[in-house]
Amino acid sequence: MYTLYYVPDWASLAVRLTLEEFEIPYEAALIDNETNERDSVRFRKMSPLGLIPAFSTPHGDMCETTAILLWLGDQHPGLSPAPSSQERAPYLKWLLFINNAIHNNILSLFHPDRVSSAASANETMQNARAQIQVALGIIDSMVATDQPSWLRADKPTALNYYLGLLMRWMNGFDVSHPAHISSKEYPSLHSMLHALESRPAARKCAELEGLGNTIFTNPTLV
Ligand SMILES: N[C@@H](CCC(=O)N[C@@H](CS)C(=O)NCC(=O)O)C(=O)O
Repeated sequence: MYTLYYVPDWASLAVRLTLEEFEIPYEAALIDNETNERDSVRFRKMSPLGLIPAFSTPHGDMCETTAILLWLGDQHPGLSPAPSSQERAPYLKWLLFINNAIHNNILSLFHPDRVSSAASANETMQNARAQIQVALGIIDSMVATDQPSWLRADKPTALNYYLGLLMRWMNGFDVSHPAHISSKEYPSLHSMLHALESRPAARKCAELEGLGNTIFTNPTLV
């Protein structure tokens, strides 16, 4: 049995959505962010920087969302393109692209204080935002042109949910906030998210973590 260590609406949600989509049994362990639970020796052994998610498996403990999603794909055929399939190379390329060009920039967008002084925080956010917009535009065009089999809402992979969660967060900020990036600006991705949010896995996670009905396209952040 797996254990997913989570905080509602944090990066653990990408793993939870994937586990629910593929009906993989797991236990969910809520981490209390109000206490210093993420600083405990036990948690830091799983996730050295104290970041969510952490994930316990029979093969050992893991952290890093992308690593967990890739590992789950290797254990559970159908969750992502198999290593021998023709879709594997593009799947890996775009999964890592999303991690590097979107998720990592989101960290600067949401926490500019961690990578710059207070005086340059606004510039840091604007730069991160611009880089995310470029990356989203590239993915949107790729989806419109290639229609990849691994990013369809009617047959999702872990990648749909990872991208969906990242776009959820940015959709959820008020339009006046620099971290707001509307998915409507990316029509292929927006329609994928729109279809994705009515799937049973999305509905169930919405209920479990209190996320509302339109969890990707019109979210209320927790
Ligand atoms: N590179 C990590 C980033 C995970 C991450 O930043 N998680 C956030 C929640 S969404 C976190 O734990 N933040 C707490 C903190 O930064 O102290 C991954 O992909 O899993």
